[in-house]
Amino acid sequence: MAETHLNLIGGRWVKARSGRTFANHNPATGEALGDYPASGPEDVDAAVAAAAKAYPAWRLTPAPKRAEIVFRAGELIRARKEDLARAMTREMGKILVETRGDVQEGIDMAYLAAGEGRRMYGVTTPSEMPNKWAMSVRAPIGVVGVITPWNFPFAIPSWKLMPALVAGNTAVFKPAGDTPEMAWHFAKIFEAAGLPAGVLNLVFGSGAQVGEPMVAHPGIAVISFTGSTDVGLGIAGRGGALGKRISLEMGGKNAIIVLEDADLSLATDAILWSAFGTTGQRCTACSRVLVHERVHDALAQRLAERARRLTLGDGLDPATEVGPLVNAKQVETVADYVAVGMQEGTLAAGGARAAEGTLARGHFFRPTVFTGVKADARIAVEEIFGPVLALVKVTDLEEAVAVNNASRYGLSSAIFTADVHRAFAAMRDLETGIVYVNHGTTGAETHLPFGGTRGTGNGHREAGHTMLDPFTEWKSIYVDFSGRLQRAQIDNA
Ligand code: UN1
Repeated sequence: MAETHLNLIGGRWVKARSGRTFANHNPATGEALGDYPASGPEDVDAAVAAAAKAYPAWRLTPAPKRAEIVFRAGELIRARKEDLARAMTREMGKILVETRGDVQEGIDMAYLAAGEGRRMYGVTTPSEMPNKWAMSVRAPIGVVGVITPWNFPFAIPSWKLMPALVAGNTAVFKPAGDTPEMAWHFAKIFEAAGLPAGVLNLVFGSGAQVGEPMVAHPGIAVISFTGSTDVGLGIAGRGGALGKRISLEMGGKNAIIVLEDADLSLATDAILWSAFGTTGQRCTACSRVLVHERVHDALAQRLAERARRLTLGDGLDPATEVGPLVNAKQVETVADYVAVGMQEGTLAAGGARAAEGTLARGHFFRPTVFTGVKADARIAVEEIFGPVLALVKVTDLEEAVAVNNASRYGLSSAIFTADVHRAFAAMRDLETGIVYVNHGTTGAETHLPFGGTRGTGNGHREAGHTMLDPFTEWKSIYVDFSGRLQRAQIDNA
């Protein structure tokens, strides 16, 4: 029988106050994976109260000690990497090599964030006055709210919660409804690593019943959200009006530029991996190729042939190259966009659901390639979040950069070329938070800032040397040891 899981509030595993639950399913097989609390605003209240109660002691725990707990969590994740990867494949469908990567990103982030516990550098600087000391230090903010998606159910909570905790905040964590199990493992691991009660509180449930009450809650000072642009902008509006800090990671429409001198074989490998890895369900997925007109047909042919040969199936099967979409609704969305694409380009591969044999039990869609698509076509402009790739012809680098930069989104971009001059021009001119040269659009490493421009974000970056920024306030401190009144800007002018 499927297990019933609980929320974690103030160190206790508890039901939703309403007693209601929701079911979790394997998107490849339909198998039931357990029930989780369908929480509501009253559970959010309890979680915020628990986080607020834990905050004073956690804030005063030395940062290196806070970080040691995060490091221990990293060790526990490492020891359980394979189990966690298998659980993730069962829960959200992506293939095992990718779920191992997702868990590894959590391990990398734990070690990186733990190191910050012994740095957390501030700045000392001279005062303009004699016998006066000046410095600025990072201070925690209080209770942070973390709302995460299902596509990277271990890595993304790690980017957010690990730095937030090392910095001395306490947290309320609401994971996506499609991936509650990974969040449950995450919280269990931190409990086993010795995190004090109330420092991390886990509340399962929907955006409307849990996410919105978090955004509206006066006890939560920061919301860190990853998800769709429309939801994120709504959170920014409502949370921003309450004076909260809102850190957003949202949609993408990531382009790979292929110039006429590119290594087409390498570009083909990279495009396939970026477009169809994670079944296209990455914020960083490549969904448009801006290809020089001279190599459009050759590249299209290679991509279509290879896309047709990709093996679909349960991600636990080592032969599978592309897993299912996360749920039935996502299949509908992809099918709707493919219908639009039929009017906007030439179908070169895929274009339909896959339901033969055991695939009928899951949410499968064939890797799809459209060629000859116009730069402003809907499938070349809107985020699809599925295995659909549009090839758009361009005449030179300048046009490719202009098309890339006209997007509503700005997460990642890539260029394939052998010309160092054009590579550097692209690095300078592509207006995305991440730029790759001779590499696809996915595969960011945790020790570099992650995030995007325009509709992808609102100026924040996660992980990297910027990891503490969303979760700390700068405090400037002046110590006057002159023993007399010294007026800045006046007595020294
Ligand atoms: C996401 O899709 O939200 O760069 C995160 C990448 C991964 C992270 C993706 N390291 O594709």
